[in-house]
Amino acid sequence: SIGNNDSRGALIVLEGLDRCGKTSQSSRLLSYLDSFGHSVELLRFPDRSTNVGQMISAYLSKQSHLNDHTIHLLFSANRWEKRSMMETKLKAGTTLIVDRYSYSGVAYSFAKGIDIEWCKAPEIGLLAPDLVLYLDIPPEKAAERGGYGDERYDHLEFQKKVAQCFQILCDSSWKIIDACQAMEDVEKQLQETALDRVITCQKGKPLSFLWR
Ligand code: 2DT
Repeated sequence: SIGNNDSRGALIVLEGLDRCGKTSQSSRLLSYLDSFGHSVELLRFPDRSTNVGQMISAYLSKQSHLNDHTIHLLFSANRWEKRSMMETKLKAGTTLIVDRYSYSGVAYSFAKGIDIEWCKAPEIGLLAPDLVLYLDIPPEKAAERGGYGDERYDHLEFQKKVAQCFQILCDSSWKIIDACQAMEDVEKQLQETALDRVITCQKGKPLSFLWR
């Protein structure tokens, strides 16, 4: 802390298609910020550990069926159940690195054909990220990485629609990073932008809310 009462942690979200490298980059970014002595924690959505999260997990692994609107609201509820914990941590000065957030929520449901405004509505009032790091990769390239598995959204055509929606949602809080680069180069770009944003929030940037 720099002695400012409004000093807080930053809410940093990583987004992108399946296999864009979000998960490995999230933990690398954690170590980086940690090495500067910042208080920092990793979260991911869906958080499969809660009751709601277990319903989502069963759906994703095709052990259960839910209609598209219902699962959309469960993903949103899964963020709402973490909201106050997130606000408390941010206000206590902890930076949160979040692997997927409301943008995935909207993009994956939009890709199923649900109206985008309907998709955004349940996200209204959640904490807005201070920074969205978007790991940009062509869907075809992502498909080549390790091959698709058996979860719900592992299809090229579907991923193309998801990518389209991310493009629509992109605004000035987003930093687009070419995820086809070497892992170390991606990592470096994330570091610079994230550190800069952590310092801005330390100086007292107010929290804001979706969708601003
Ligand atoms: P992981 O493989 O990253 O755990 O994601 N998804 C995710 C949604 O459809 N809506 C959401 O709100 C979120 C957070 C993306 C599991 C899958 O769930 C999708 C991939």
